Amino acid sequence: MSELLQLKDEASKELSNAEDLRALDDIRVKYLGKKGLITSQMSKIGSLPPEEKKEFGQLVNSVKQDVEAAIESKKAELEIAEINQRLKTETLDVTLPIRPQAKGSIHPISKVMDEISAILSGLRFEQHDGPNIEDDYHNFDALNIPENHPARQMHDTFYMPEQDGKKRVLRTHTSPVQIRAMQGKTPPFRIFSMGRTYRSDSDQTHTPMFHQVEALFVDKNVNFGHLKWTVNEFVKQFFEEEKEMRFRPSYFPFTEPSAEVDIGWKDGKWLEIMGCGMVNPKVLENVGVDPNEYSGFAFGAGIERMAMLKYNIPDLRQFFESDMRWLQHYGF
Ligand code: 2NM
Repeated sequence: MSELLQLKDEASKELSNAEDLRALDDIRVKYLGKKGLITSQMSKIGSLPPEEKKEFGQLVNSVKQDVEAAIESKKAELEIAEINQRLKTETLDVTLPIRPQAKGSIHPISKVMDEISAILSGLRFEQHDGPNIEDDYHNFDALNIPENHPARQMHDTFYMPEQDGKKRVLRTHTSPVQIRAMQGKTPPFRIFSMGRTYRSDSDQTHTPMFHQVEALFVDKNVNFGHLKWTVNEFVKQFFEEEKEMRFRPSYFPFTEPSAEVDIGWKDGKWLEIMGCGMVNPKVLENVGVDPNEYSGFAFGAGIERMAMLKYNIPDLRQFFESDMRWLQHYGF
């Protein structure tokens, strides 16, 4: 019994010396933990002779309750002391200016796509989208690029696993979107498609993923003059000034005749900026449009090239490296 009262005295002495919550918890474990000094006194009760059990039991329980209460009140005291200490030492000046934050910017590709959207929408073309993973038919066959046509090899296609017996590819151009937009519908069509395209090609002037925009107009009596006017208007609005233009005969399987468009640049030099042509009658037939009743024109350009020309970006390779310095410099 005197041993118990001694334990209580020692615990209370140690508690008054405890300087922080950690020291307090050490004391709790020492006296009240599983193998604590008071806990082991309690386990003695069972082995005592019956006449001593009651008195010892009552005392050990009251010692336990007293020590528990003393720990609780010390805990509250230490917690308040800790808060007061923090309030004294941790000052926060809410009048300080904010630290400079790295701000995000609009990527030049996004900027140019927004500009082109606005121009083509203004000319009453409607934007259409399609899947980036295309099937053989929409990416090639419907566009008059048959199996052994050299243009298929030209396109450096990324092939995907077949699905439902269908050959699938990452679209090599945005033209399959036009096919999907025309299938089963009746002209007039005045649409454009814009977005990511993919070719297995990577060097100074090619990235395996790049962006294209393409516009298509199909109606009765559409001729090459309509194409020239529209391309001229598009180029003028994009570069925000009238440009000299030159249509150079070329070849695409999906247009006939076809041409490359050059614009007058600096020092009397010409720069190629897009391809165009009158939609090949075979393409119209493939989507169920009668080429004797309807004709159309299409033109297409690379977004990266347009961005480089308009915003003086000398090198293609940094476009998709996510270098913060490049993004800060060329972003908007
Ligand atoms: C170009 C150049 C020339 C084109 C053709 C078609 C379609 F679907 F009507 F056949 N869409 N886009 C086309 C024509 C695209 O990009 C350089």
